Order: sequence, then C-alpha cells, then structure tokens
Amino acid sequence: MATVDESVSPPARVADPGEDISLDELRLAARNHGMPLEALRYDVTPVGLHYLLIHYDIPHLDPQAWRLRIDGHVRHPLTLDLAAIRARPYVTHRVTLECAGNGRARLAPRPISQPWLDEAVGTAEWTGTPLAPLLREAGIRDGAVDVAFTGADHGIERGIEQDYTRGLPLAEALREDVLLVHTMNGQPLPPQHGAPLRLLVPSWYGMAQVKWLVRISVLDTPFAGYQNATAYRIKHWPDDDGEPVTRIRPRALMQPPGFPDFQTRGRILDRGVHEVAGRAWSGWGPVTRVEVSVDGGATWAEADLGPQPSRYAWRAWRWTWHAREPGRYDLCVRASDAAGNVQPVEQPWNRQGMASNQVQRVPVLVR
Ligand SMILES: Nc1nc2c(c(=O)[nH]1)N[C@H]1C(S)=C(S)[C@@H](COP(=O)(O)O)O[C@H]1N2
Ligand SMILES: [Mo]
Repeated sequence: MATVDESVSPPARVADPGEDISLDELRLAARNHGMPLEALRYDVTPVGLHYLLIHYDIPHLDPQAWRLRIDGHVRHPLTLDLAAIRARPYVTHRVTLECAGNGRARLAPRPISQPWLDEAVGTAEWTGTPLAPLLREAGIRDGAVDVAFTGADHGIERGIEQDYTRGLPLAEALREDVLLVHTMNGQPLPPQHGAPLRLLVPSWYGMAQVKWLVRISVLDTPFAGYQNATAYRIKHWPDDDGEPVTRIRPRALMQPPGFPDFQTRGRILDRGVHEVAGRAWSGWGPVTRVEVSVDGGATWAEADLGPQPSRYAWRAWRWTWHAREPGRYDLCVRASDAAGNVQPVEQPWNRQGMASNQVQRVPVLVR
C-alpha cells in the first residue's frame, strides 16, 4: 500500500488557546449537519432533519448486488441478500441517537474534530430484524467475546487506512433489542443513514450504529480496531488508553424560545408568559427529572415530564416561564436519570471531546 503523506492525517491535537475553528473543521461541520433545535418539537424527527455523522464518503451500494456476510468464530458462515433480510421477522423501535462528540466545540481547550455544539441528535422509528437469532443460526462457537461490524465506507484516519469497523461485546450484540435496520420512519433507509442496512444498538452513542453494513464477524479475541482502541475513548493525555465510550449520558435540550437574531442566533422574547419545551433522554435508564434555570444555573425549577414513549426515545418536558422583567437571561436545562446521573453545569474535559453532556445555555433578551 502506498504511504500517505503525513500532512493528510495530522496527529490528534487540541486547539491552542484562542485558536479559531479552521476551514477543515468547518468542512466537517458542513457535511455532518446537526438537527435544528426547533425540530425538538417533533416526537419523531423528520428524516432530513435528523443529525448526520459520516467519517468518510457515503458509499453507493447497489441493493441488488449487496450482500451481508456473517463469519468468524461461527460454525456456519452465512451470506444473506437484502430480500432474505427483509423477509425475516421485524420490529420497530423508536430510538434517540446522539453522536458521542456532541458538545465538543464548547470544550476548552477544544479537541480538533467535528465541532458539534448541542445539536448532534435525532429520533427515528427504526425497523429491522433482531440480530441475535441470526448470530445463533450462524452457530456462535465457544470462546467468542466480541462481534465486529464493518461498513462499506473506506477512508483514512490519523494515518490508519480502514473500512469503518466497530467492535461490540458479544453480550451486547445478543441483546434482543439490537437490530439490523432497513427502514427509517417507514421509508427505505436513505443513503446518508446507511442504505441498505445498518446496525442499531439502542442506548449506545452513535459510533456503535454502523451504517452501510456488509460484514459481521464473531471474534474470539477482543476487537482491537481503530474505532474502538483509538477513536471512541475518554482520554486525558496523549498516550492515555482511556475508557471506552458506550451508553448515552443524560441530556435535556430546549426549543429555543422566541425568535432568533440571524447572525448570533440570540433569542428575543416579549415580556409575558412563555411555555418553554424540549426533550430529554439517557442511555442509562429513564429520565426521572428535568430542571430549568433562567439565571445561568444558579437556581433551578422543576419542569413537567411527558410520557416515556419508548425505553430508548427522548421524553418531552415543558415549563411555564413568567418573564416579568425586561432584561437578559441565561436559560439552562438539565436532566437526571434513574441511574442517578445528573448533567453537569461545568463539563469535565477529555482530550477527544467524547460523551460531553454539559447543560445547554440559551441567552435570551426579554423586551
Ligand atoms: N459505516 C459507518 N457507520 C457509522 C459512521 C460512519 O462514519 N461509517 N458514523 C457513526 C457515527 S460516529 C454516528 S454518530 C452515527 C450517525 O448516524 P446518523 O448519521 O444516521 O445520524 O453513525 C455511526 N455509524
Ligand atoms: Mo458520532
């Protein structure tokens, strides 16, 4: 394989103090768009408003020629076409996905990568066939520990040329709610979300939801590929092994109230009574509490929670604000979950900007 010039894939680094977002980061942000926060009003995010994260290029896969290979530490390797997968029993789960890098651009110093603010989230109705029965049909052999999922997309990251591949512990892969998904919001999976087939691991951050799936390999040794061993880890210094990123930490977001200023997106609101509303979710258990602050997190008031529509989907919340005095306010919202996790007001820092869940801040001018 030809050596790729080092300048193509510079080492991971954090921005220097005061270093602005670069054209490289802007290019990533323009390709990988977030969900406009006003779309928090939808129970299920319309497909075109769902966030996107694509490491390399969107591959074009001919659905007729496409095959899924299940191999590795199994007794009967399988090759399936799309018709065979679509003919299998299927279920639909409403699941909120969030990128593990959400919030990264707010860290100081800023890890240089896709510069998300708060918006790398979306909820869809995902339809597909459970993975576990397929793995059992392939005959998992004794000693299996991990399952590797490979996409058809190819690229280079930090000098490592690869097809996007993620490993998942076997016990997680055998969860009955882990699906091979071919349908999103009742429509065939679109190209940007992994057509014709993607993996869905409810409650885990986005990196586990492998798109453009072409190969599932059962492994008898822990998966040591780039996306698990290097990329999606919570590290504190350059050669820190760190901890793997897994489930989604709790987060609440509000639909920014009032109307925005075009450039700053600061909000303008008339004095009076306003309904502040949004959604909250956690991969560690149901959201049990949402609180709102209008003074930047100094004092908090309890919001009303809507029903929990699915174990894996965000939950609506609302709070009535009596905005009596004109002036500037710093609106914040935070969620707590059944496991006892609460969103931090000050985000603990990590080198790759993974699994941040600091409270959202929305500056509002009441006039
Ligand atoms: N094959 C492949 N799968 C992938 C990715 C990718 O780049 N290639 N990106 C992952 C990441 S980091 C995220 S956050 C989610 C995003 O899913 P979405 O674009 O459907 O919202 O897909 C995951 N699956
Ligand atoms: Mo992601």
